[in-house]
Amino acid sequence: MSLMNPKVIHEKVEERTIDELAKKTIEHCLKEGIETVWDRSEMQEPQCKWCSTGLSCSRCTMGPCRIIPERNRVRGVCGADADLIVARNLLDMLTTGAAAHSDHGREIAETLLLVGKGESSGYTIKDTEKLFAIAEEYNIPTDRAAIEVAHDLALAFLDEFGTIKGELELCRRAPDATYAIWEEAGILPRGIDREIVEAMHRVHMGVGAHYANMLLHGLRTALGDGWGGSMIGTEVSDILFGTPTPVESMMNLGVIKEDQVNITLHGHNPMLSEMIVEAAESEVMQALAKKNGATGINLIGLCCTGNELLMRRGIPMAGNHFNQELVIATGALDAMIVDYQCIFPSLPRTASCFHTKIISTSQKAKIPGSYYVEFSPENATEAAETIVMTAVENFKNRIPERIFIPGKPVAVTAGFSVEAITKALGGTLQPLVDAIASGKIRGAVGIVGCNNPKIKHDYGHVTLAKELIKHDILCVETGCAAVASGKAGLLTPDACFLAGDGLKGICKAVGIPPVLHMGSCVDCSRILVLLAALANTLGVGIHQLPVAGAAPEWYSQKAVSIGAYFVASGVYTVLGPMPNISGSPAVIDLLTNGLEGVVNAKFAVEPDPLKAAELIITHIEEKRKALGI
Ligand code: BF8
Repeated sequence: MSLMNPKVIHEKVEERTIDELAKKTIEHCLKEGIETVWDRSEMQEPQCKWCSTGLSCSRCTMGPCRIIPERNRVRGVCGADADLIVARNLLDMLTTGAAAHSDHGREIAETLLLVGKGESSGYTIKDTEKLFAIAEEYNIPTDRAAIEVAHDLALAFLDEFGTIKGELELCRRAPDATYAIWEEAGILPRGIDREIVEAMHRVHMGVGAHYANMLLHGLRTALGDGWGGSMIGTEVSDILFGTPTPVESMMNLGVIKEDQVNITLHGHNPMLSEMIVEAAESEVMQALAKKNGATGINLIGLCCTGNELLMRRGIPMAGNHFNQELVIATGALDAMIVDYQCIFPSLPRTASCFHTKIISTSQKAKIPGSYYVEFSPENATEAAETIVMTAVENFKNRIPERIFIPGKPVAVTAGFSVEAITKALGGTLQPLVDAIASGKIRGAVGIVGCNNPKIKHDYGHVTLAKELIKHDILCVETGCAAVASGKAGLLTPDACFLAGDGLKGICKAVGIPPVLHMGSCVDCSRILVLLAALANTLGVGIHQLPVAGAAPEWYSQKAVSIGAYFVASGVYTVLGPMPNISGSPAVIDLLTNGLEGVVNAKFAVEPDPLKAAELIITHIEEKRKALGI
């Protein structure tokens, strides 16, 4: 129990989040002395100024080094100057993100291969139409059984990781003008893994020595993620688990049910979570839940796994990145099942305050203090049953007086794949293009990314989205940005009353929300496909479209890769938190000016979402003018 002054608690709550149920739960945590991400962030203050400006390097044992000009330390021991150290750190960060997305994509493609070989446990092909359509893109014969096509398509996808053809097949999806820009700039990815490996090579001491040369390779690595690893992750997930269509569900911490076994699915790869759903829905598990005193099993999504399940199954979500500890603090969570990425390593510590079991499942991401059930496509059904059973049997260990469910959930509509958007528009994107051309919709913005204690939780996402739709700009969202909008009530057709008259009219006519949930972070590749389709309909490059990207609360390496492939694809992108690059004016200038001359797009940094909206609106109007619309 905390002795913190109630006034201090109130101030902390108000400065930490705009999510109303999170506020109540943070207050509960502060009173109970349950540590959260915000507490740890405060404990880290003041953060190292060399690290936060990118001016420290600890890559080799001649160092660590810091650049401190006032003490005449202008180069590291190896001779690297501030520009190189900053660029090396940034390339490392971006490459980590590209690797994370792409490794996820590879695992899904390997699962498709097992399905093609008839060796997987419980997986099938749910979207044969998509399987055949993509197979045709790869010139794979489709006049045979789906399973045979799946086998060959899986091999073609896996080939993209280490191809020796010199280019990725999926990059051909880009408009000709965009593809030509990549060729001209020398940033066409030659293979997903190849660019990641080369980036790490360039980061080694004595290889990359020119900051701009290093960072241009970063764009190539990121393109291999967006148009490669992530796109494969999305496409194969659709083939195996179904292409999302609009679906209604609920969101926020209020989705927890007191009388049911609550199981949260947290992480990223739908391979695991889809099998958990199958297991939880089985009669055996439902009966076991009842035998243990529950009325049923309540599956709840978090972060990108949550987005995947919401999009395809309508499973409710407890929230985004910064809701992961709070959902444990409800005291009613019987198990949290995790795979990888964005999972706080301290979760077992949080769970130790309650009866909650954290169950890790990936040999890549074992977590001290968690239970471990190894999960693979070969043992999927069996592992999923073991996990669900563990959760169900934990129900009886709850401490009723510690249960704290902070309120009721809000309604959301999700599931806007490109296919679903096209269908909603009557089978073609032409009505959207016409609405943009007529000015009813001024443009579109992809709002993506995370939560970060440097920005009030959800404030950046929600404020930006509200401001943009007010100015008749359609928002398409993924990841934790989409979840922030969901909790704030923006993901329902009713939210169109917040939009300007033009966007409101279109949304009402089509029956869609003004903010479209397009999925998880790998599903930023859906945004690329949408942009390519819009640009092809207009006969222009992506860089000519009245569109922009934004990551108002980003924190992760994956978000750096996403931002970089947006910009490399021609999309002006505004970041909320400043990357750790302010120690190099040359790197800042390259990213916020110089790239315009290379890929016709650039970054901006603006933590204030209202000012970010101004930047984006100005950019969109300039693009409209250039197109003559
Ligand atoms: O991949 S938006 S906090 S959960 S990194 Fe992570 Fe960021 Fe959320 Fe999904 Ni994406």
